[in-house]
Amino acid sequence: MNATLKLPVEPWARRLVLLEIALPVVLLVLGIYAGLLQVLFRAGVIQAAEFWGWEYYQALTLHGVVNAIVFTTFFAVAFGNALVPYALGMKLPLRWAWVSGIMMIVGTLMAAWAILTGKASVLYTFYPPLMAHPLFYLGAALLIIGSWIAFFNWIPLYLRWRREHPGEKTPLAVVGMFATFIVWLIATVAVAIEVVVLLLPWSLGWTQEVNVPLARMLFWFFGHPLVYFWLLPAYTMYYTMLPRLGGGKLYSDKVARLVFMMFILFSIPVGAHHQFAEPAISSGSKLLHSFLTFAVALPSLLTAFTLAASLEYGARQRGARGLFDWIVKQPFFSTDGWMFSYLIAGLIIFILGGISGIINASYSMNLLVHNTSWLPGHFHLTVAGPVLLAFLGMSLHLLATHAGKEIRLKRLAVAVPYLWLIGVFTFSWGLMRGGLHGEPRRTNLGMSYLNPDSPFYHPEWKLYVTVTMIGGIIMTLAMIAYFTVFFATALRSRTKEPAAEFPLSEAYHDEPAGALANLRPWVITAIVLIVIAYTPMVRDVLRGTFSNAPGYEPHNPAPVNQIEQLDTSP
Ligand code: HAS
Repeated sequence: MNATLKLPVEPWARRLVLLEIALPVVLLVLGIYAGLLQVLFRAGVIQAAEFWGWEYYQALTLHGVVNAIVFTTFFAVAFGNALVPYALGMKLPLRWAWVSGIMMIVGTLMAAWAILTGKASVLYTFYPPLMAHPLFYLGAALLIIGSWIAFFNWIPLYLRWRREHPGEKTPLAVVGMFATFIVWLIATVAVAIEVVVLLLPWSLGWTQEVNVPLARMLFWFFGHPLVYFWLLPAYTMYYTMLPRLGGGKLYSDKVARLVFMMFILFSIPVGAHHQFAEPAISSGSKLLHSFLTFAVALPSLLTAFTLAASLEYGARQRGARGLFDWIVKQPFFSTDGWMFSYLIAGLIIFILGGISGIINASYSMNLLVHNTSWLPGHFHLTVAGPVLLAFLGMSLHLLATHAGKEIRLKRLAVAVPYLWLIGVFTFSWGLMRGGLHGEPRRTNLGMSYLNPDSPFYHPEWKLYVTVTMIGGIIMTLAMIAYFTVFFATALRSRTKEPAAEFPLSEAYHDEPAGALANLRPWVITAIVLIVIAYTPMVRDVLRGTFSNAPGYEPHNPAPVNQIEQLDTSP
């Protein structure tokens, strides 16, 4: 395989990428610790008060915000700041890149202060009537606006490249990152309106109440495309790097471009599938969003087959015979192409993660699983599967290349994703089985389920929460191994010349892009679809006859003896 192209990176561009990778990894230590507390608490091993000063909802908010919002947003910006200039063979414009990074860091510190001081125990969905300190909302707004600036900073580079390369196909890595940020840009307009127009004035006391269904509709306008903002940087790695790491080439370049265009089309007009139980939204809107949700599953199904074909093709070039020999011949434990293990383990996890998403999308089946522990099972097989592992693998790669340091403990680095895979499958089995038996999600009642005197006594959940806890402990061990590799590499002295380098693959079928070359028609069609899918919903939530809500803050569970006094009579 020919050597990976190395390109020099200006010192201040390297420092920005390293800062945008290192800060979220440090915060991830907190986020993972908060996750361990969740499983120990729900299994009755610790009591809420033992959260070392953290209340249950405070720890859950920290876990969700750090892992699902901060780590992912910083990573997507850092990855784009490194990959887009590399793929275009240009230099990153530094001024606005640093303005973006500083805004994101300031916003993160504001939100972290509010959470750590117990003034924003509102979970990562910050659903009203839960109310947070104004700095939490302001911090979220800064993080998002900072990420917009990062994207806008790449556009002049791309336009100059187009002028200098007339008629050439846009590099696939740039298509992937631009699709990611186009979805993000459209989706975050809604959450910016929710935060700036509805929640911030309410939290500052300028308004006394908030239209809850409207706020939640705006959140889910953003909330589902948020998952593709997480997924598409991983898909960019799958399409542009995995085939080469697997010793082959991308089976079809055109299918990859079609997949990214389909995500631009269908990522956003699906938000009602998070609100099938929402009384304010009409069943007609829910049905339309359900159909469109099955549409947004299609690009992932195309991905499954294209990547499997790419990996099979590569293995057969290396002599694989028979029906399944190509699977066995994958470089699962190669320390040279060590990033392969992060990408393939994530894809294997995503097989079940995606199937559970399709179950969620079914209007009737959703009513069985909604708001049960099935849901965290689903999203630990998606965001904590392909997304987390791809982001961890690439973070390590960016650290090594941009700091000029060979990765230490490479065997341990390769073991991390497989240990995580075992943990997350165990963890999610417990949650999803418990969910099917009615175990709720996001409840701060701890193991009152096991207390015969408790009105929430459900001994049959003990097996499921115990298996979930075992899975969570294995996941924590995997992350301790990852942090060991990451910080041992970060703290070693330089071993090579820093440079940007990505194992970009060639394609077997490298057809002209045709109608996929121009983003504009796809973005316009997406906006038309969004207007069709959301106009009825906006009408629904604005004309609903429900009272607006005053603010509310969740706190620690009442001691068990007080729970018994809860009036649970029908
Ligand atoms: Fe989801 C709720 C439906 C994908 C994350 N989802 C959530 C929540 C999160 C989340 C965080 O319809 C909870 C939000 C909350 O807090 O309430 N989801 C879907 C559907 C998909 C989907 C249809 N979700 C994701 C992804 C996520 C994510 C991706 C994060 C990154 N989800 C829902 C619904 C709900 C929901 C409802 C609301 C439920 C409720 O009631 O609240 C689809 O995009 C899934 C398509 C994916 C596939 C899998 C393709 C398989 C691939 C791997 C192939 C393997 C290979 C390896 C090639 C069809 C690509 C081969 C192996 C070798 C060894 C060779």
